[in-house]
Amino acid sequence: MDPKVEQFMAMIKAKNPAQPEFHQAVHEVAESLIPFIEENPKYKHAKILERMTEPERIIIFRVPWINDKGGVEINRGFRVEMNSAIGPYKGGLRFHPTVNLGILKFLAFEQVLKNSLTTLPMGGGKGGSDFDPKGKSDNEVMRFCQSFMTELQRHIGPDTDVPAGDIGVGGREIGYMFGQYKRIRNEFTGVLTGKALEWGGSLIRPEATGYGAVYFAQEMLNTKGDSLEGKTVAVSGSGNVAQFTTQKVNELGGKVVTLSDSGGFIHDPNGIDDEKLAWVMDLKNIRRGRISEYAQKYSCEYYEGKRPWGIPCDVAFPSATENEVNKEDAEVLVKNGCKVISEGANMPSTPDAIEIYQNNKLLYGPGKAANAGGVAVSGLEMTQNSMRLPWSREEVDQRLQTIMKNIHASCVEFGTESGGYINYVNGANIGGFVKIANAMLAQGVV
Ligand code: NDP
Ligand code: 2IT
Repeated sequence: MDPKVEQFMAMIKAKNPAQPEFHQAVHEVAESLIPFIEENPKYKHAKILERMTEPERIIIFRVPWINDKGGVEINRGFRVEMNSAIGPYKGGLRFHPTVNLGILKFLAFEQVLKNSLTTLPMGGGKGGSDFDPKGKSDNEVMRFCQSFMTELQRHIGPDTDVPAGDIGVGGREIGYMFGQYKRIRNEFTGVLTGKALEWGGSLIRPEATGYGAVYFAQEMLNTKGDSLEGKTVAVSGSGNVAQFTTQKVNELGGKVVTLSDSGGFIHDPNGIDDEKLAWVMDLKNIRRGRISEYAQKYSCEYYEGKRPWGIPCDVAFPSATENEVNKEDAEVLVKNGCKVISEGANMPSTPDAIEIYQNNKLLYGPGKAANAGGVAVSGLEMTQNSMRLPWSREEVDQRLQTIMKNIHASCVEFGTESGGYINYVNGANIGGFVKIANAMLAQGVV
């Protein structure tokens, strides 16, 4: 390891004990940025990277609520306000039992660079709770969301901090939280994104992360004169990102053969076509069932407790959660001929999996570039809220495509190696960093 990176990481680990995901995210970025900062000493003297890894503010709070049996439940709520150099804090809320401060700091740190890459004026943040929505009634979810927002509302606002969805937070939860914010503050504003169309949402926001990850894969394939047409595709997850990734792959002539959830994965060699996808959307978004039911309905294999990476594919879209592709998975993907990885999820690949992709010269789009379409359309939702005018589907989709193309171009600009290989990790890290670093220099030591 570069001794400067090692020294920096020793400081990060000492200051942030027991936060392995945060260390992992910072380490990946430090490996790209420290050599770049050495060549650009103005960033070094102003300690930009040291400041960027220290959140501007963290809010941690109690979230008490009453379950359907009348019992009192207590969860922990968080908001990590990481960086506001280029705009209000912006980033999702995650409701999942694994949520803790280290996970949210990793997500907030990634978000800062991701949001910068979109070219829109958004700083970075992330929040959530260890609340588990699984098995809860609609009323329980509503009471939880109301209690969560009762505290969070005093810390956020349309020009301060604008949360959105992530794992376990979709349209239903955004609705309950928006209702409570409006009631307490007596303001109808664009304080959350991912709202429904009737009350300030944007067309294409639900689709945006998945669509964007597919547009990014198309851009990467384009550099080789190739496309998604006729490609066999493995997708993990079966939530928001996985669903709309599948929809766009189908539209572009690829064939998605896997989906998963925390129970296991299904393999449908005939492809998950639009009709089957509509059934999955009903299963996951309305009936809130398990992906194993797909195997019964469409008579295909279900692999309990397994991840889909052993199924031969040309293109993989990890779209469930962090560290879901490890070294062994990456080796199997490469052995089976996979050529493209476009990350819908945040940090789904472990560092040694990334090493395998890069040693084998795969087209590898890291999450902060490939999944930036979601927050990009959140940014467009904020624009429409400010204008008090909605844009058409075509207008938003066109802007999303342009943004994903520009992110790709930025990765090419900052990540192309002397042999011609595009190192999208370096490209995204440096491309995202420069704008924030220059803003921080201009704004002084704050
Ligand atoms: P959803 O809650 O809609 O879906 C999450 C999916 O991933 C579910 O299928 C879930 O299975 C599975 N999953 C979650 N945690 C685990 C786990 N620990 N192990 C195995 N499977 C798991 O979330 P999204 O689709 O919104 O988010 C998916 C990923 O995309 C996350 O990494 C998120 O941070 C990232 N992302 C999301 C964006 C958005 O706009 N929503 C934007 C950019 C990135 P189960 O139902 O069994 O829990
Ligand atoms: O990880 C992400 O980029 C998101 N969950 C979306 C954030 C947003 O503000 O739309």
